[in-house]
Order: sequence, then C-alpha cells, then structure tokens
Amino acid sequence: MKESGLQMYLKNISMENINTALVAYLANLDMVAKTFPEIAENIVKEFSDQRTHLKLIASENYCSLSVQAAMGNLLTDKYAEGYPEHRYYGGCQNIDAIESAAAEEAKLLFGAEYAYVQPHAGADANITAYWAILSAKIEMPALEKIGEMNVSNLTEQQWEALRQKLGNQKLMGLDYYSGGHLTHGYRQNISARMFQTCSYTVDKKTGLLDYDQIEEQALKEKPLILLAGYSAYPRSINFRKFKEIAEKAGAVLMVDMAHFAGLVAGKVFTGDEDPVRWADIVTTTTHKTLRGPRGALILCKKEFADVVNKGCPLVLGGPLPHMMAAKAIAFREAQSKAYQDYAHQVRDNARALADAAMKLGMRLQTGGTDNHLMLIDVQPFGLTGRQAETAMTQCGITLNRNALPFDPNGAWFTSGLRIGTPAVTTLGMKEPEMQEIAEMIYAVLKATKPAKTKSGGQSRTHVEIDSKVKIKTEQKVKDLLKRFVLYPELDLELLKRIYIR
Ligand code: DSN
Repeated sequence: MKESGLQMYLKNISMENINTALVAYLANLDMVAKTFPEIAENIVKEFSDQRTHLKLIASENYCSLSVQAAMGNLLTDKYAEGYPEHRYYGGCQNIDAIESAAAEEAKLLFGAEYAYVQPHAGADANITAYWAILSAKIEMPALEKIGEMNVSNLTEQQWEALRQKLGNQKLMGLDYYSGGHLTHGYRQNISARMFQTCSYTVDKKTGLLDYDQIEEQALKEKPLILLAGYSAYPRSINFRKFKEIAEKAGAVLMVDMAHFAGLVAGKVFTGDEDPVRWADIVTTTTHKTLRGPRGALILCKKEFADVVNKGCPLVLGGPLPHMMAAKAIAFREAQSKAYQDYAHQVRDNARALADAAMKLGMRLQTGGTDNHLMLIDVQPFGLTGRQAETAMTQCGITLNRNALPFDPNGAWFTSGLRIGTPAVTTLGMKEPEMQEIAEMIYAVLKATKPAKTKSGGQSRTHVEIDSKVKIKTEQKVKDLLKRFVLYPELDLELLKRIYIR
C-alpha cells in the first residue's frame, strides 16, 4: 500500500522535532485524499494561493488552527434543532454544552445581554433578526389582541390578516451604493421583497452619513426597523445618535456589525461607537475582522431573547454544532490582550495605508478611514473597478472592486476598489508594510490601461499592464509574503509534494 503523507513525514523526523500542527494537517489530508484526492489537492492549492497572494479583501481573514480543528470533526453529525435544554432531538447534552459555552463567551466578549450563536451566515442572521423583530413587534401584539397566542389555532382569515400585516412593514437601512449590504434592502435580495424599504444614503458631497438627514427621513417614514451597519463605508458610526433617532421615530434599532465586529470585540470602537451598547439587536458574521470560523451571531437585549431563540425553526435549518464549537474558540481568543492589540493594529494599518495612498495621489472615498477598510476611486486612472481588480489579481494582489456612492459604472463594473487590512495584520504586518502596499497598488494602477475590444473600442473588463511593472510587483508581493508567512508551522512545500499530482 502506498505510504500516506503522515507516514512519510514521521519516517524522517525524530520524536522531539515533531510538529503537531503539521501532523494534524497531514492526518486530515490523508483521510480526505483516500476518498477524493482532487479535494485534498485543491485544499493544498488554496493554501498555496493564500500564502502567495497578498490578501486585501476587507471581509476576509485567516482564522487560527484551533478554530479550524474545532470545525472539522464528528460534531457535524448531530442534529440539535431548538436551543440548549429545549431540543427536538434526543442526545443533545454535549451540543447543549457547546452552544451554551459559545453563547457565554460571546456575551462576555461583547458585554451583551443575550447571544444566539446558531446563524450559519450573516445573511441568515439578518433575516432571523428581521423575523424576530416582526414577531416581537407585530405578531405578538396582534395575537394578544385576538387572545390566541398559538398561530396554529388561528382561523384561515386570522392567519391571512396576520400574514398581510407582517408583510407590510418598513425597513430603513443604508443604501447598497452607499456601502450598505445586500440584505439591508437591496431589491435583488429577499429583504426588499419582505419589507417596504426606504433606504438612506451617504451625503452626496461628503460621502459621510448625515445624522440630521437620517433623522428627518426616519421621522417621515416611521420604519419598523432602523438599520445601521455597512459592508463598504470607511468611517465609524455614532450608534448613540442612531438610538436617539430610532427612539424618536418609534423604530427598533438593529445594527449589522459584520465588518467591524472585531473592532468592537478588540475595544477599538467603544462608547458611542459600540453598537452592542445602543442597539436592540446586533448581527455579525464571525469570520471577518472577528477572525473566527465562517458563520454568524446575533446579540440582543433581553426583550428580544425569546424571539431570537426561535431562529430555528423560524428561519434557520438545524444548527451546525461543529461551527458553534469553532465560534466558541474564536470568541475566547478574541478576549485576549493579543487580540485587542491586533484589532488596534488593524485600524492603525488602515490609517497608514490610506495616508500613504493619498500622499501618492490616490483619491479615497471620504478622504480616509476610521476602520479597517478604504475605498479607492479608480476613475482618475481611466479604469473601471473591474479592470483595476483584474490588474491587481494579475500582479498577485487579491482584493475586490466595489461600487462608490452614486457610482456611474453600476454594481458590476463599479468605479472603486475596496481594500482592507484584517488579513495582512494577522500576518503581522505594520505601518512600514502599508507604505509598501500603497506603492504597489499605485504602481499597478498607473501601469494599467483598458484593453482594446475587437471593434477598436475600450473594454470595461480587460486590461493591459506594463510588463515590467507587473513583474516587479509580483516579485515585491513574493518578497513581502516571505517575511510574513501564513501558518508558518505548516510546511507548504511538503504538502504540495504529497498531495498535488
Ligand atoms: N461578502 C461580504 C463582504 O465582502 O463584505 C459581505 O457579506
């Protein structure tokens, strides 16, 4: 029988030099490869890509090997619909312990009154939160009025009237082009189909949130939910002001902190900038700045705990116990001093990168950043965001294009690049490296021009990059990533030799 990767490794190493992280990876990959070698191969190829490309995607990070270990095991085999001590399946005692531990850690980390750790993704968390609010504010009072709290006992007419009422509510979130997320009321998303939406935008001149404008709109529209939070807004938010507006308008304040949860956890955003203190319900993903596994979390005031707890079966399928275990690990990691230092460095790095970019002459949306991300306007380079993204990718820099507010190029081509510092900060990079990165980005943008189409026009997708600049940038990325190695305890060359055929 052919030797496994683990056997090959152990044969050539003495006991005292055994690298346990590498052993764990080899054992895992051996098991995967036994059934499906191509999958093991692609895991290693993805590792190779991530180690050799500069990751500037604002919503991505690198989680710890402990988080990864908690995700990949037999916990995936257990059904546990319901919530701790209240399950629709037998034998859930260990999952109860895991879910309760994850929720406790989340409460400690964020100082929250209640935590619900089941949502599988940020979009699921938002839809769950919407329905929890609809339950608390529309369904319960309606049922109380009828004097029947069990919806299964309603007549067809009563049920239809309730359904109509639930479907006739208003959501006021940040417009997609101003940096809001798809689930905040974008028409291509279910959020805009289940609510009437009345999105607010950033100010046309400054690109900033204008609290007076938001208040005026909220008082006029009287939404059920006022939603704050973003996927592409480079500034901090005053949640105390949002709470005041919500109270005046009679709205529930919901915050989607998916992008900046790590900055809240790491105490970069405190006081008025801490959404957990001010909002009724806060949702977040766990894998962005927070640096945990791919998944999500809802935090809320006690008033909403019961309705949030019914996320499954209301919206969600069964919880994913392996992911809840990994969330528990991440929430504990984020309570460390090292994590707080990391979170502060994420913002310091973003500021350093933004300053360096502007000094080089690049135009940044709102003229800088207060958080982990920035938006570069690529129009002065004669490029669309899509072309700029393509050029960066070809030079070893992974980032994504992004619409700018009121973008003339729409959501597909766009006019901007979104850049974030969470991943490079995890690798240990600091301000001097941000200067290097800004110079690389500038050099590539300057050296890129739209490719010609067959008819002689300008392509909005394809580009031509000056080959000398391309080669030089690729080399610079390589040199930088040699100094800041992803998962240095894992021997990538060995993994490649074993699993890439
Ligand atoms: N896809 C995420 C982002 O990149 O911002 C939001 O869900």
